[in-house]
Amino acid sequence: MKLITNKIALNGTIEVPGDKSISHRSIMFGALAKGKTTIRHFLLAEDCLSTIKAFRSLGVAIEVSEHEVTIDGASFSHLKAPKESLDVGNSGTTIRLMMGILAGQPFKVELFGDDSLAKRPMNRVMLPLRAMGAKLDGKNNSEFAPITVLGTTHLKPIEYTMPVASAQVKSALIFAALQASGETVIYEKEKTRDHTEQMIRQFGGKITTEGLTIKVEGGQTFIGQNVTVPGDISSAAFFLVAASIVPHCEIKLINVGLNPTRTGILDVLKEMGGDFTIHQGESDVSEPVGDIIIKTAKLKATTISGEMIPRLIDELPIIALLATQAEGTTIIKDAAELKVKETNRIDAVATELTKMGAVITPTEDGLIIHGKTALKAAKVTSYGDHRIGMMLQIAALLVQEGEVELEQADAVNVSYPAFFDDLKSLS
Ligand code: SPQ
Repeated sequence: MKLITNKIALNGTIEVPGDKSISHRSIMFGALAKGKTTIRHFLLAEDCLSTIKAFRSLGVAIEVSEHEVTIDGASFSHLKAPKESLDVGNSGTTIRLMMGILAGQPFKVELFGDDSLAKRPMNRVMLPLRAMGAKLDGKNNSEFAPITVLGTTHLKPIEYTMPVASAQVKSALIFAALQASGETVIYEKEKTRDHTEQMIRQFGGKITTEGLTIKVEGGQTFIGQNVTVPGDISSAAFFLVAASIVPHCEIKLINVGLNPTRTGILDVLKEMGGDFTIHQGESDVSEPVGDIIIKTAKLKATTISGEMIPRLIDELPIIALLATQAEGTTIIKDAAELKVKETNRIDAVATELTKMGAVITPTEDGLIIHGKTALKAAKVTSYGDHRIGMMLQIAALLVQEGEVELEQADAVNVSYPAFFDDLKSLS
């Protein structure tokens, strides 16, 4: 696909699609809660549709219309054995959280996905689940999908210190803990997105968090809710960066989720000299939202590391592009997790942006980026990774001569099917 190039300004308003992480969880809690759940501003993209498909196969009635998703939920004990293996496509969130949900069910299920998902580590979820008494297996020493969950109704609570900072591992353990007899205690390595914890409370359940310690009791009952999903800050990130680096821009992003476990990109933008204001709004998802107005700015380099990383892990590809337009050397470290996403995002960012003229060195756990550099036309690929594809389109806006061709552009459908249309809507 030929990308949009040579932009001299972007102006207008965008309502970014619903948050992907919250959309997945709203289906899960809706299915596990008694009564009706309605979800507005749900993300109708491939990953979240995989979660809907999986729950329908488990016997949950879910209706999808353009404006609303409705779920007729019951409880953990009402899920039914699926007739076929569950295909979760490209979605790491679906497969890992489903492992926690299915671990406590009295039937066997096989979970599989696409080639990218088959390369992502699953042991991080399986090992603690096994310690709870769950029976799961995977390919190649249990490391990879397809995963078989044999199921048991006798999960026991554990005390677990997480070796990686991962909201998916944490959430899978919480879902298993909700089916165990007694209290499970989880110690996080670093604070990760807390949408699962927020949603337990929203659906009438109880979970306590104190610093990095999480405590959750098994055997809780949830009640169906009306959920409005905030706009996804990870999708907004592409426009935050576009507005900052393309000359003469002013973009308003409305209803963006501002949960502090996700707003690392705003802290980094501020540190780098970004020019934006936030108007805080209200939401009924126990998740803060607001409008962000952002303009072109003169940027300077920064260092991004440590506990900041989980707060912006999915934004690092687009932040790397931002850094190519900042004066000085930006260092991203402590981000080895990037290697086990939809593709190896350290290598993908370095390889593709280098083709376009950026000066980037990949490291074991991050990237070193020298700015400011002009970007030039090239033939690039998304490697089938939505975030790499969207980052390359934003990079292409700066190319003044020639064409930028993107291979596997349809990867954007995983999280933001209207991405190219929304970009075109900015005059
Ligand atoms: O769902 P998936 O494929 O893992 O999606 C990604 C993404 O870029 O959209 C990661 F590739 O987001 C993850 C995120 O990186 C979504 C997520 C969640 O909803 O809990 C948590 C993060 O992953 P992890 O491994 O750090 O827990």
